[in-house]
Amino acid sequence: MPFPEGFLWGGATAANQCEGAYDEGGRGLANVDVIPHGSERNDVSRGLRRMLDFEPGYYYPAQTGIDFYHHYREDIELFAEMGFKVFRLSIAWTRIFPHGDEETPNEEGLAFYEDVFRCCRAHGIEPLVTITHFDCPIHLVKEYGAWRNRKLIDFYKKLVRVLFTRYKGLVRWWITFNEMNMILHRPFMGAGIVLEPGENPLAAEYRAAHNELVASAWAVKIAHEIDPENKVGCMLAAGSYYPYSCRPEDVRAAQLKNQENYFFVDVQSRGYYPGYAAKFLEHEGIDVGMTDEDEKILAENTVDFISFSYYSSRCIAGDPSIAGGVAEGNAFAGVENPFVRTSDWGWIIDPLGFRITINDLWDRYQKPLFVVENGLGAYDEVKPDGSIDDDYRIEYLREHIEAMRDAIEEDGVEMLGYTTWGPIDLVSAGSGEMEKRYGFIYVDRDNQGSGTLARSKKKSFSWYKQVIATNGKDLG
Ligand code: P53
Repeated sequence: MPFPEGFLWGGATAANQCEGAYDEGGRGLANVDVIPHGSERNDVSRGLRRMLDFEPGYYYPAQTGIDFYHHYREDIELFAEMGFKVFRLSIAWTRIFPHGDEETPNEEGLAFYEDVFRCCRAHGIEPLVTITHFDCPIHLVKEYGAWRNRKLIDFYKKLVRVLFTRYKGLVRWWITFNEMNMILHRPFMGAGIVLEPGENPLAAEYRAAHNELVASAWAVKIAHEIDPENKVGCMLAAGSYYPYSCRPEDVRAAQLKNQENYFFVDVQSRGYYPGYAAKFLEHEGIDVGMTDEDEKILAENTVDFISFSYYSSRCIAGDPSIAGGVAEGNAFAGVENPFVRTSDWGWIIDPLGFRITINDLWDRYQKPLFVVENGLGAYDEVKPDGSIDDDYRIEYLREHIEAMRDAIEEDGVEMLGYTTWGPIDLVSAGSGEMEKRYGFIYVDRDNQGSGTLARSKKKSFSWYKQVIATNGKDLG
């Protein structure tokens, strides 16, 4: 048996990419709601300041998502039909605290997630809850400067105390922040950071990172105090950097880029700033505002497990001009790797890189790993009879599951579970498109927000069902 008994197979989503109903149930606005779609999504020249409110007449995909808010029973039932053991979803902070700094939480928001978790449990599905998946209440962005302000630590502590108390016994698996390292690549989407004119971006980003790291450690502490059964993890946008060649300059460049990512997990898993990070910040003249109490909280409250997303490996050169070209595929731009293929969106496809990344994380931390995102964003074609033959998706997932199996079986890595990204089609975080589809379940909705929202099964639906039913033995 390559996969351990009780291995948690399932799928992963995020509130702002699927719930919709942005103004229902007393919900407040968040940074993730006001990010445009398509090519404008990450267009800084458009002026991030203009993203602090909805522009009249403009379509924002997060307003409606796939309307999971009203479809969750039907969707969870489909997940159960595939045999899901776990469903990863996130809480929209603004459903619980619409502004982020209220004294008391919004009961309607709390009741909504309680219903969702109960629905999961009724189907024998364990919820895995991301407390913040990129979202930050817009009020906290405007009035406090988002995560660069230490006050956010207190607001977050209040949020998690409410969640751990209310959902005690219903939820055992928690992730404090999704892909904290995204702060360095998408500071507005990742942490609500709107750069001030003349502000040093790195200083704002590392300050925000420090405050999130401290908030995360507090969450570990509070979770364990409220229920010792709680398991709390960190989450990394993983994918090891390869050196472009064996030139020492390339190897060194890859080492530095890997450290840039490991920094977050190093702090969350080991409990202190690693030497390379302390020296880097000192060299850059950045003071993250570490207090004695922060140091203590970080040291005493390390994570129980390490979760991560893996879509692709990355490649980097000491001198990028020697390489073939820039790999623009995702937020983690590097140089082109001539030895791998790419997806419709230019993302590197590298299943062996998955095994390498898993081993890199295991070697470094020796804590149980949880793959909480992996998948292929692709265009799907609906045939006249309504069927969708997504063999490319099956192939991608099969190869990655094989790589994970090898890491467990041959490399001896301890692995808790595997959730594919977007088991049901949802809005892309990177581009805001609906047409970048990851699902086993198709959703009739296009990039402009038109469509019936009807759900239908793709070919991969029954394939994944079989994978789970055989605990990863039958990969088709
Ligand atoms: P999409 C890149 C860009 C944005 C978010 O990405 C990303 C990444 C990949 O590391 O991270 C995760 O939707 C994220 C999800 C997201 C998923 O990757 O751009 O946690 O929210 O949807 C896939 O194709």
